[in-house]
Amino acid sequence: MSNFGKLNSTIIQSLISVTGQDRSITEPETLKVYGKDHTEDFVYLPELVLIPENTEQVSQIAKICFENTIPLTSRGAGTGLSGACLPVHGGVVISFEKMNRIIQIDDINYQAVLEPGVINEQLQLAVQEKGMFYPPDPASKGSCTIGGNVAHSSGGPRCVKYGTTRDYILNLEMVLSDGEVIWTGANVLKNSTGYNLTQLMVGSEGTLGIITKIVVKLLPYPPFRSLMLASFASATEACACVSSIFKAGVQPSAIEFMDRKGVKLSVQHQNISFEQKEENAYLLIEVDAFEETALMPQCEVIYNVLENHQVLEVLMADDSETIEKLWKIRRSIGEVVKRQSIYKEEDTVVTRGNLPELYEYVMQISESYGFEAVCYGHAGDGNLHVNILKNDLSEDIWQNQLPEAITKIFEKCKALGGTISGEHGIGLVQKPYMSIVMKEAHFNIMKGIKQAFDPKGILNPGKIFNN
Ligand code: 2HG
Ligand code: ZN
Repeated sequence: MSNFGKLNSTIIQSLISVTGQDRSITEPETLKVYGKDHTEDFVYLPELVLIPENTEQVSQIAKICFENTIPLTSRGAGTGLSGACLPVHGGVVISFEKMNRIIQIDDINYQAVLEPGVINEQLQLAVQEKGMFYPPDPASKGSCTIGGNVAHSSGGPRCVKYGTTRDYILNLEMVLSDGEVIWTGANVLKNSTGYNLTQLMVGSEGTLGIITKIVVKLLPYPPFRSLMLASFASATEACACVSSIFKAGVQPSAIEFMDRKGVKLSVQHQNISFEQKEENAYLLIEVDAFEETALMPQCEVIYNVLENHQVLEVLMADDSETIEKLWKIRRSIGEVVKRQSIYKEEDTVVTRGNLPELYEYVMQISESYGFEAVCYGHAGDGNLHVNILKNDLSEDIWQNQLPEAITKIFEKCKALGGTISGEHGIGLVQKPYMSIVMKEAHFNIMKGIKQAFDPKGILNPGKIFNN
């Protein structure tokens, strides 16, 4: 039984008066858009969507929701994969689609100040023009927002060398559940001043506060890069090759695993010309450098390692068209699998050296439970995306037997030194599996933190754990 207040017409009118009629949505068909994200086929209708244009408006909205105990869920672009922005208790959704300004790019301190609705790729291109680099590059970089990236500490291919979103967040302006506005830290590279509230907010999926400004750290942009595609008869061998490459002393800027099925679906659904022969898996490997001469030595070391792992063929992508095509194949796998069938997305992560054993185990589970799995992901991080396709599985198997299979896969991740999400977060869908990697003491601590930040439990209720 929820102890939330009723969003009656009086409260709705006071909320709409904050943003104005043209920045509020009550029409059912449009509300539906804000009740979905990229997670399976879930829909949870919000009762009201508000599109604020500044922090003050967000603060006023929070104050009204706090006073009336109305659920309040933040939303970026809705590209999430764990249901984290779905308003499962109805109430109000705050969409940051109009708070999307790059406020400042500071090329003295290598920082940028952003509103949460800035699109990831928009930031990357804006800073690249000034010779700077914002590395975190989720597959959805063309549509996902930096605010959503912070909510999940999103990753992407280049994180293997440069780190995830978490490593680039210096300071956050946030609205607390009662409408109070604070900055969590300071715009400095080093900060040891009390608990790190900035890092606590990163990955908290909108359950602790509402982010209204983000200060990110930037790096110098490495202008030169080479890309190679290695094909393998054995997917397990491809996985085993990953840690050998690092052991050989090379630090790729990306090293992505793709299985045969994932590539086949991607090229088919996008009409990309790409011939598949007898290979069963691929590694897409990128190296980058500040001098062009530094590329080939890295590629030569990698090539030798590939040869020791029975590679079938190595394609050096030296023209922009091929480079673009190969990344398009990789970056679209998740999206094309969704077109093929409803799927459950498991964002498994283990230590890099355990990737072969994890992959083998997923294949065994897929075999014994009779489901089709497409596997791909950030091999260098030990982060394997396992997309389990519903296809024509019965509802009973899909709803009842599959959780058992997923539990086994996550238990294996834990046994291999890993956990149940590398980058997509827990949100709604992974909540049931949290007890595989967390015990009572963990939940009690997290509930205490939630209570301190959100005493009425109105911020994105029903996510990560049951409070
Ligand atoms: C990727 O690495 C994304 O491609 C997953 O993190 C995308 O499963 C998806 O939809
Ligand atoms: Zn990913």
